[in-house]
Amino acid sequence: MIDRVEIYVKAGDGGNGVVSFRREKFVPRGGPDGGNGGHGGSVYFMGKSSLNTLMSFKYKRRWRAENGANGQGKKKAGKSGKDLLIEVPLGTQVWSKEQDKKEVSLADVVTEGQRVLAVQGGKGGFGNAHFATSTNQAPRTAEQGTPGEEVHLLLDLKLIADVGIVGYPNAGKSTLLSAVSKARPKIADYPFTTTEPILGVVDRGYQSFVMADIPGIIEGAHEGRGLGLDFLRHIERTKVLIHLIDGTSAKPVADLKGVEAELELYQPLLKDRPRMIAVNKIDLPEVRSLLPQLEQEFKALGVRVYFISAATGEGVEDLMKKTLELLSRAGSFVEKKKEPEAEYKVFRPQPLAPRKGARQVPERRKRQGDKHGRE
Ligand SMILES: Nc1nc2c(ncn2[C@@H]2O[C@H](COP(=O)(O)OP(=O)(O)OP(=O)(O)O)[C@@H](O)[C@H]2O)c(=O)[nH]1
Ligand SMILES: [Mg+2]
Repeated sequence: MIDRVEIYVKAGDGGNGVVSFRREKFVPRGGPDGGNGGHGGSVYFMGKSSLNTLMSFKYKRRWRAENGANGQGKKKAGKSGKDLLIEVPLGTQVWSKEQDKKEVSLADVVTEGQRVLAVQGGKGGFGNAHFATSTNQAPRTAEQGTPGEEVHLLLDLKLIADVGIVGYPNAGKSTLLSAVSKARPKIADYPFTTTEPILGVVDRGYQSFVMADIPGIIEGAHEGRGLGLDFLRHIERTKVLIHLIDGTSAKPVADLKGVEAELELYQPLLKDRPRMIAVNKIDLPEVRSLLPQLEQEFKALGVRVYFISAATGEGVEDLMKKTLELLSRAGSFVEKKKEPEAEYKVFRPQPLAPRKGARQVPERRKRQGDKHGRE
């Protein structure tokens, strides 16, 4: 999965203004008529919920907006360059790559249609017609356009899911996601079937949440074993975790501890994330016969455990109900940022300043009651 890329973006340069004079028969000294240059296009990032990876950046690393055109004679202004809108998946963080390699966070794209200005286009230069004054009626100067900004950026995708399913390979994580959502992740009885996080929307009446099926974790994953732990970046922003345990495992309690230890090694903060613990595959007789014993073992650890079968759906509804309850209580880990404000300047008509010498209208006198407060 492509979830971290470095790209280069460049806004369009402003077009140059020109020096030109009107030349026409019977119009002596036609005067300056050099037009202004057009503005360069800016580059924006825009949130798009249908995207799930930064794949579109794999082969295209350089992005440019259009330059503004130069001005022309007859006071013709150059055309402004078009803005470039780059679509990115929700959860994309934009970092600037400074020269000293320090990364500075610039923006976090979290909502559909959210626009973030990456680089501003250059300004078009004025043509000589602009500089004509009563004392300089034939100016021979024109401005050059300013160059568009350019910058190296790092895009870092951390998918936004409310709930993340974690556990050893083969525990049935993908089966659970496909049982409760329309997502159709690959399911098979060998480990590491899922190689990248898959999102699904769980709809429960008026409430819904996004759940992520995360690839299996094994012991030593923090040292790169198995698929490593890089994909865990995608659960950093979840509010609740569902820790799924394979009921057919020889030692389910040890499995729980093993995965928890890896999670903590990856990110100590994950330890405090609210979570549901569920033992899967209770439809199998060998698992069902172990339930009383398992219940005791988990109870001794002080862990509340749910027993489910993702395949038959037994206990799944209850698990989802409890997950929803936990979600509504859990604080948000994703700071939903407001739409950036300073993107478009909104010009509003201001009240006219009173003319010089005009009679000042006194501010309406505040109504005052008598000493008893009556009006
Ligand atoms: N009997 C039974 N089998 C199940 C159940 N849930 C999953 N399985 C089977 O367990 C195997 C693994 O299921 P997956 O959903 O692919 O497991 P996973 O946790 O996503 O595995 P990875 O993607 O490899 O980490 C498949 O053969 C499933 O059919 C269950 O509730 N009961
Ligand atoms: Mg899977």
